[in-house]
Amino acid sequence: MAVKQPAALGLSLTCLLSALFLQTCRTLAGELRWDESGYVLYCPCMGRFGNQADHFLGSLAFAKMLNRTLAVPPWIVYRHHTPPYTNVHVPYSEFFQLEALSAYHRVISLEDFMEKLAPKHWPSGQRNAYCFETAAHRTADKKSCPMKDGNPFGPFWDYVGVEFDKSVLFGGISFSAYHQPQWMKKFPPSEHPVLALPGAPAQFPVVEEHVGLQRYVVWSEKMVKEGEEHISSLLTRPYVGIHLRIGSDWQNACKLLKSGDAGPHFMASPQCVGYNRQTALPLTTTMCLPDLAEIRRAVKLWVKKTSARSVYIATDSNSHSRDIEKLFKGKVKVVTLQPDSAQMDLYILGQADHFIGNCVSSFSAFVKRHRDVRGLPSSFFGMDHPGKPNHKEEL
Ligand SMILES: Nc1nc2c(ncn2[C@@H]2O[C@H](COP(=O)(O)OP(=O)(O)O)[C@@H](O)[C@H]2O)c(=O)[nH]1
Ligand SMILES: *[C@@H]1O[C@H](CO)[C@@H](O)[C@H](O)[C@H]1NC(C)=O
Ligand SMILES: [Mg+2]
Repeated sequence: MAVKQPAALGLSLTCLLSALFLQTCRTLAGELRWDESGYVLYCPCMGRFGNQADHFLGSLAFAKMLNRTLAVPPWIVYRHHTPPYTNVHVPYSEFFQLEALSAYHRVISLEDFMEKLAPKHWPSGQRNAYCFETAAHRTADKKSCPMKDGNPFGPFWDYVGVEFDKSVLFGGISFSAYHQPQWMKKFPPSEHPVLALPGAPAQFPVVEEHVGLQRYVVWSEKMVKEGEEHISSLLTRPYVGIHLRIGSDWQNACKLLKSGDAGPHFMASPQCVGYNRQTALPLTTTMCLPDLAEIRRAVKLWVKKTSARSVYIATDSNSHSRDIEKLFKGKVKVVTLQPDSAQMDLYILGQADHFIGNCVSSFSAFVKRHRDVRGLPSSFFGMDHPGKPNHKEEL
């Protein structure tokens, strides 16, 4: 049963028990032990899901580097155009298995940390905020961390139920491995048990050495069940999954490329042009914003190469499903779900027999990493073989 699942491989005894005796383990979890090595808390306050996921991988690595337990934050979902017209905080485990992360490092959900550990070990009155001096200089008194200033910062810590009592500033230090000794020396867990940060202790996009941590990000059973139901009812394998990131915000972002204001490294693009700035391949406008001609070309190519019987379109805008259908004269089923939750699109793209993503998008990057760690093939619009430029004859 539970033990047979790959995700269970790295589970600690407690988690294994909790998988087997859910009820008992709720009580066990009620007596969670405090980690003397300390905790890292942060707000995933930059960007939407793709950005938050990149930041999550780096933060996980940072917590491990400092040997502190990571308090895994909820995802911030921006619901400004549909009810409830505000930010929704979705616990990590709604989408992914928290236990699967323990194969890499010690974690607790931020919600459990607050409910079960904070009242005793991190009580009100002792809640320090930690931030760069430069961040504090932007605040009214120039010495407080801007933990709750504006959206999404305020609503996030309100959701968590935290007011900060004091600020601890730092400078001349980064989140990279190079500064590990300085972090340990500056903030020993005995004096600084909880490092609560206004943003992720990580870079965007995720650095190359942390890309593989994606393997510990495993879909929750609920997502797998719903996702597989959609796949079996809507699609026929083999299917090609495509991500059309073409909405108006993206059109504006890609204009920066045209005007030459961005080099090959632009948002998530290292995933296809390469992480090394010296050797990075050129980033073309088509790779950022594929036009209909490129969408048609790439879909046709991969449908043919994989003998696909259906195409799944995920998009932030127009699905172009009619145009894509016409390419195959009714022989290939073209499906777009436009699901309420973006994660369902990510799931279905992740399971495709081939995936065509957008090189610059971190939403696509999530799918690409998920597939890479499982050995599934992917390409990008404007780049059929990641890491190699497209040649004319393939057009
Ligand atoms: N459902 C769905 N939402 C999308 C799609 N593409 C973009 N979005 C939405 O737009 C957001 C884009 O922000 P982000 O995830 O940071 O990715 P990036 O901006 O492309 O790097 C996503 O989080 C989704 O909310 C898509 O194909 N399907
Ligand atoms: C890391 O933290 C764990 C849990 O607190 C502790 O048992 C272990 O000794 C720590 N390792 C090091 C090298 O400090
Ligand atoms: Mg974004």
